[in-house]
Amino acid sequence: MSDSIITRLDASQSDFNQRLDQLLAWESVSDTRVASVVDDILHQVKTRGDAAVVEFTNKFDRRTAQSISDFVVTPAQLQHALTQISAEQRAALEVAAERIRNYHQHQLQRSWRYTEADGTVLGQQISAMERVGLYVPGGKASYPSSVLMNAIPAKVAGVDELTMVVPAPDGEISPMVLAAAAIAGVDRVITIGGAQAVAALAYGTETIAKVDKIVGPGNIYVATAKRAVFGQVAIDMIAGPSEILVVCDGLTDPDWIAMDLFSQAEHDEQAQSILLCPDADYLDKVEESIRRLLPSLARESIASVSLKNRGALIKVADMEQAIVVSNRIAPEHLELSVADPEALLPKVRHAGAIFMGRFTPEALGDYCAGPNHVLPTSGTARFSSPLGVYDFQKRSSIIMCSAAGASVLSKTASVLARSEYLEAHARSAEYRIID
Ligand code: HSO
Ligand code: ZN
Repeated sequence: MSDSIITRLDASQSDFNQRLDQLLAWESVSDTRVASVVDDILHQVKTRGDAAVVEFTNKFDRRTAQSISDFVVTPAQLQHALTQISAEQRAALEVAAERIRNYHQHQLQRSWRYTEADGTVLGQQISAMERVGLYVPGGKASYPSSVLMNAIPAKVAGVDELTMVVPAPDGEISPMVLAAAAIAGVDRVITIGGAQAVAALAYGTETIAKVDKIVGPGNIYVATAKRAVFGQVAIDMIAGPSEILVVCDGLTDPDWIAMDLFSQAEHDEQAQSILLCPDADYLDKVEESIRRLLPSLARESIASVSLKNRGALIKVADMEQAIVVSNRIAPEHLELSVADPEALLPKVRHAGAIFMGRFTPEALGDYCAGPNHVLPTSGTARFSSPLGVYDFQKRSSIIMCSAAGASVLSKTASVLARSEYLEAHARSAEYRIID
């Protein structure tokens, strides 16, 4: 195994299911030391507000702020970031933002109502959350594309105030991240991060308004803080490492498939890239492409660890079996690199995003196709969906009884209320009965 660049499996092997399970196993680390550090930070920020945020940020990010206002990015600074990036970068951000906005506009849920024969009206009213916090990691994992993917659906939903927090270690911040925030319509940017930023958003401080929901990825301190404040505020899913599953008929250029596998492997050492194909010779060709192309990657060391520990090239009997295995994995990204992806699509039950055909590499979805790149990972596509506009909207039920309608419903309600021994409920309904 030591010289193998990627695991090879065959779905006809008797121990295939166990080997697949081993490959998929991934524990989200919960560390008691981290939890106690985070608890202390949350408590300090909750009780001492801005002062604690300033102290923690000065300490962890080596800043020298006197007050929280030193961390606030002014609208002028945000606009200035647009001039610090190249015209090409700015145009790319704008094209991506426009496409993401268009796609998400299709997700807007609308209020609806219907009227019953006796005049009673029932319905559902949709409203947006008022305030949302967006966490953006600092350093290498600070992706401008993720700023667009998180911020745009919130603004399309109609969120009034979107506050972005992003740490600026040593005062350094990526102009691309700030430019993306400006283009996405983020309302306020504060250069704070870590558990202290999550706490400030969740509890509110003298200068930072408490939000209703916190979204966006972060390191283990941020994830632990988000879990801890859940209930106080809503949170999005806690993302695991990136994954890609490619189903190929053996007719796509093997170099393309190798690079598609790398596109997730280069994210981090825990990322997972798997290829399923019925043709063993084709798997050999992809393995050869991997060997040849891997050294050409700037992030070769990350991608090679990811491929070696968590990657696999799997021989399946046929496309039918490929989809069975794919549904078992419930991948974050599924590429159907085949001639007729439409024929397979109805059989796909569990996948965060489905990339159809040889000309749809996952990378296009990461940046600019339009759909969201915040997707369920680690098999959670079995029960969850991509981030979307609906994550920033909520529903209120509408009930408006006519006098005749109330009279009829009250008889049913009173019977049920009396069987629950709730006298006031019964009498409240009975007052509305017209004899
Ligand atoms: N593939 C990542 C998103 C991303 N890719 C951002 C590049 N930049 C989500 O799994
Ligand atoms: Zn990616």
